[in-house]
Amino acid sequence: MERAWWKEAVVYQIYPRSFMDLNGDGVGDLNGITSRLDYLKELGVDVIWLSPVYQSPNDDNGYDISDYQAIMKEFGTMEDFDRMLAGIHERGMKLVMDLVVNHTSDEHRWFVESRSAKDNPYRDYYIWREGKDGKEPNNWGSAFSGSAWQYDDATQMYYLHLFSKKQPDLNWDNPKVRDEVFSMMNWWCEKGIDGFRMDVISLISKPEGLPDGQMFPGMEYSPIPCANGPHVHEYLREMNREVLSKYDLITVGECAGVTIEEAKKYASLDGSELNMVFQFDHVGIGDAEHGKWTDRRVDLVELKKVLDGWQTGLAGQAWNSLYFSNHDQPRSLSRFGDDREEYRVVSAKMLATCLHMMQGTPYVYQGEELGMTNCPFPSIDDVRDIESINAYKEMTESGKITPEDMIRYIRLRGRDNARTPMQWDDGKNAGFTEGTPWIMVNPNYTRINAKQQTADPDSVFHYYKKLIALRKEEPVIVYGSYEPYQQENESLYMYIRRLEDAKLFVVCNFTDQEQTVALPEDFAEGSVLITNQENAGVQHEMTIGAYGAVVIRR
Ligand code: TEU
Ligand code: CA
Repeated sequence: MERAWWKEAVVYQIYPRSFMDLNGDGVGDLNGITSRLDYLKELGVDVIWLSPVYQSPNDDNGYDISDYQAIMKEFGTMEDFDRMLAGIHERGMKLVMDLVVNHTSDEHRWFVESRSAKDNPYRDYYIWREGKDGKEPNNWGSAFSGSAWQYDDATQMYYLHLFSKKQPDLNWDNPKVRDEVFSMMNWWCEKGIDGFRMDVISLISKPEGLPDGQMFPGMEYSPIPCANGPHVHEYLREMNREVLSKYDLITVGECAGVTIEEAKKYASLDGSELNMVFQFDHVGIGDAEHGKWTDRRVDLVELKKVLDGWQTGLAGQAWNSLYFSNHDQPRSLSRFGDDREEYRVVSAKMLATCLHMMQGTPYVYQGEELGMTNCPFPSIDDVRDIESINAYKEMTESGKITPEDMIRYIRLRGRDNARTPMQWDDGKNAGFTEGTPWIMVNPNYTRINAKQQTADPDSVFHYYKKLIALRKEEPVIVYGSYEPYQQENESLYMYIRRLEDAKLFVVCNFTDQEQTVALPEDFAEGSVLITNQENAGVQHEMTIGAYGAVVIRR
């Protein structure tokens, strides 16, 4: 397989609002990030993916952009940005920006113009439709509750917003929109950034005629039927020609609704579109009639079928991203592992082993390397995320879910679990801010923080550091084939990697009970490459302790 730096890289995602606040206003900022770059260098990551830092009214914490070429005032200035970028490059790391171009903020000048008059030159930068029989133009629902259409008095028409009312969708069928986006992207590339993470890029091409979507029992609106639309690959190939192919970038498309077949186009190894995609099949396991608002746990066999499917499905044709965590997901340790204190460290290391030994580019979300956990939000008043706040209102007012159950589901699956302040030390506000944090600090910061873990060689932090270093030392981890092993085993996640004469056997125990497994015969002479177990040896009959992980190299 052709080698490439972005296949060998490990990416670290920063959610700037919650990473480090240097000016004491309780909100993270760019100078705060710059002050913590040595920590990231020590961890050994190669690329930093920065969630949006552009000018925004923060209806969706920066995913509603009002000026793509200005820095959000709360985060600092363009000079602060340039200083941070220089600091990243000086340390041999790269910067990926978050490209949010399925929609803008309703405060973007394009939308202010577009909504002002039907004949405004910017009118067709967005998607306007007449109502139908006094109602919205179709039955599409917003991802943030309610209709995906907002009636606008100024011109007595509706505009489309797949997300919040303050996030009107851009009309990608308009070549002027595509040209505006591509010139903005080139502007950032000329500043020296090294790639893009593309927000909901699978949704940019809407189905012809905007037909009604499929309805489901108990739902007032149809789930968004825009994934993998008619022109999405045409537009991405155009983006590749106009921007991406001119620079040495890493690109990842966030592709809600993507299938393995579609991913072979988005992430084709022929370089015609993007390097890789974020798929959602594994993080959606257990979703029920009200989507993610459920307390269902993840079934291991189902998880294996999903991830093994992506590993074998893309092999040799497209490249995988590898993630369990990000700013939209609950903490992976709580979701896929076991955050009870007696198992927290061992299970965090096990999850990391399971993910980082696969084929693809791994993404570490801020705090994941510390084994940070979900947060026990006392009430809905402590929740900040528009998705959770709108869902709480919708579900409790309709009687679909009781307030008690809804706050329990938010504690399990809400996005704010990943957005509580990064836990730097056991001092005031976990060392995140001298001010009042915009969102509560997880009370367990006194036990779980970077200061304590960078000093402890047996910490989750140092385990991630070892995994990241191994990816540089062992080509089989990056370029080896992937072979599921005993997929029906309900307790152990096992797989085999092979590259020329090197091979790995990976076994991860997803339970709090000791398990045994017979070692595949051609590993009997192997040695332990990495493990979270005390004195794990190589025996024909392997005993794996609670949440144990062992990687045998041959
Ligand atoms: O997320 C898109 C997306 O699919 C989210 O709706 C996510 O899957 C869901 O919230 C999980 O419950 C992107 C950004 O990552 C997210 O932060 C933004 O809110 C959203 O797009 C709109 O920009
Ligand atoms: Ca600040």
